[in-house]
Amino acid sequence: MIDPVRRSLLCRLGRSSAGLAVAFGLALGLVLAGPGGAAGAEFNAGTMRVHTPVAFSTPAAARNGAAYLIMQNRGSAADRLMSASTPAAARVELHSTVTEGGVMKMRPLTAIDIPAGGTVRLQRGGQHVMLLDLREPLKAGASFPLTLVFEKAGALEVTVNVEPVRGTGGHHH
Ligand SMILES: [Cu+2]
Repeated sequence: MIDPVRRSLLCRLGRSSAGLAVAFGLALGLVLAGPGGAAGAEFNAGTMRVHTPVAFSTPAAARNGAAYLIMQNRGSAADRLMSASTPAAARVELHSTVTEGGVMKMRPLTAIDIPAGGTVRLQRGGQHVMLLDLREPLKAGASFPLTLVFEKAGALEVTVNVEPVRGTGGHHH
């Protein structure tokens, strides 16, 4: 039941129709956050609320990036994030991060469960929305639309704000 939806979203994005994605968001009655509207941004689809979607800037040579957000299920039934898509990347996957033999690896997930009344936080070093084959590097201060597809709450377009990379451990020079 979900597969045809997912496929059609991917096909549309394959033709890089940012306009369609925006029209889709407007059709759902969503208001896109303007520039600088980052703080406290939240987006709702039914009883699902998504807070503060964010990505970090990527170096010029980087092909991939990641997006992070908080999903709050205010309903009385469990829901699942099934897929996501964006005009900013050719493909989007849901990933978890696991450590095997001291090495951090990313694993594709078929879905991310959000329990009834529960909150799931996608964050660096954990579950994330993986952006594969970026159309262009993510620049701090920019933003892009990301459509999340939930099993029950349906499609929800959110605006992801790009923040400068901050050193969090080993990668800072
Ligand atoms: Cu990943």
